[in-house]
Amino acid sequence: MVNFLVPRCRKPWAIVVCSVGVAACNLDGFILTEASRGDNRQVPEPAAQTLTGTIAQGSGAEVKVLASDGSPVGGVQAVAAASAGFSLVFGGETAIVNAVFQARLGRKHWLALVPEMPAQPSVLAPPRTFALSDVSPGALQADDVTTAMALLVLAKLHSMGKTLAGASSSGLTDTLIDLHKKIANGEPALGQVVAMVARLRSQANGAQGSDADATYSWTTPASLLRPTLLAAQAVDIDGDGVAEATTAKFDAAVAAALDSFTLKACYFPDKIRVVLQTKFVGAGGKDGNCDATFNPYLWTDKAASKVVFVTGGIHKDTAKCQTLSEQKCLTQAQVDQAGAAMGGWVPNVVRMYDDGTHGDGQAGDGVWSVALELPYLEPADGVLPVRIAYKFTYGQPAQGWTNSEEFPGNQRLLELVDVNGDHIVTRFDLFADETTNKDKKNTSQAGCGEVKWTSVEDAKCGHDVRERPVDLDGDCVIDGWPSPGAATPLSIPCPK
Ligand SMILES: [Ca+2]
Ligand SMILES: [Ca+2]
Ligand SMILES: [Ca+2]
Ligand SMILES: [Ca+2]
Repeated sequence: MVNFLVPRCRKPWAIVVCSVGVAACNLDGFILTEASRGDNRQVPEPAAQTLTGTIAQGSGAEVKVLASDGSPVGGVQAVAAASAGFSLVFGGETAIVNAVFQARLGRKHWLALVPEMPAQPSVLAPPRTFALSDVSPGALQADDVTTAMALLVLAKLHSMGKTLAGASSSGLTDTLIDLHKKIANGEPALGQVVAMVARLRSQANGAQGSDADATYSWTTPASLLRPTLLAAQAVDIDGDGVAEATTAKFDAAVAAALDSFTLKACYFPDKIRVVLQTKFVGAGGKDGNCDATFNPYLWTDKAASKVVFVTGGIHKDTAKCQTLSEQKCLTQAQVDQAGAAMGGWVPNVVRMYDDGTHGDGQAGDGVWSVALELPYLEPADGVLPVRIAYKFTYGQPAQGWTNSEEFPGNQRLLELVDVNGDHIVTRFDLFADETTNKDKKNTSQAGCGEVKWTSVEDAKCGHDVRERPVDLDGDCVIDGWPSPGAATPLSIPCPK
């Protein structure tokens, strides 16, 4: 009976006595190779990482980190202790970018922007802990100042037609450092917003469960306050002794403070984020000529097991450097790296995604996306942009061209120029549409059968070779710029 208490491998006849916890403790086969010797071990998960901190007067507050789309990162949340301290435990693989730390107690809110909290560098790295101040500049604790800073940065982004999703995370870090300094130095317009945030927080009903959901709405609302909640509970926002039931005074104070700071962001001079997107339109869909007989499946059969890929490389019309000291051109190494990133004209290798990641705006909408890092030549006199050529395929992984390419022979052209100023080049095209940026045998009614680079003067022929607003909903009317989803610009810390 005693045998039941002995670890399974510690058999009386075994020569080697295993200690509990040694992986080789199970009985192994006779053959030992580098491939088979680890076969009874699990690949370890990276160790957890914990975010800790304190919320000023926030004991009992519900705490989480919200991603740029408003969803709680890792589904993780916690409740601040009686001391107002909190700790959020994330999986080691979790990387946080452009997020908002949020604590809420009834209608009371505390925010702090988190530009970046990196994932564990390896599965072997030990568990680690970040203080809120490590990942959110100026946030020794989450308080009215960090809340005001988060709101001011969001308002600034909104005023520029941007959201957190497309912001440069190193730029956000630099902006928060600068903003914190200005608030500490007593900049009046900024101090006004901090004081209003403090009045809102101190007067707000802090009863748990007073509202089902008081999270920020994450679109670009007219006000950063919820008008319905203010209507339900008036707060003396400006401190004149009279309670306000509308957001007007707060909105005006935020607007007045926006000129007191700038959104800092610095970008790589020699590379840029490029998001390529292609949409499948089904039966009855229309191409760029608004032609309803358009058939995207001319060269590839539809099959449930197929996915979308892209392949291509730097176009030969891009200036290549002949010597190391040359500017306005790409080195051979840059050309090779770009080719590797784009698949180098091998079909069905670099896959695209319709799951809301990799620069995909929306999961499951039939628009497939891939986010790439490609070389960039900054616009200047006498500098021609980097030019790429590419094509989409729809096939099985590693399949050849046959029964997968959108059209044979020709290729799509794109100049890497950021036309709308978001520091991302986003090009959206319909799969197999021959009316847009296809180089030869282009069937666009607006063109001349051939697409030319913008530097080629030809009044008759179109220049559809840059990012541009497109028809997003298939009604032949241009709606706007395609969304690069949560893809971020490639940014670097600004020089001090
Ligand atoms: Ca008032
Ligand atoms: Ca999509
Ligand atoms: Ca752009
Ligand atoms: Ca439309």
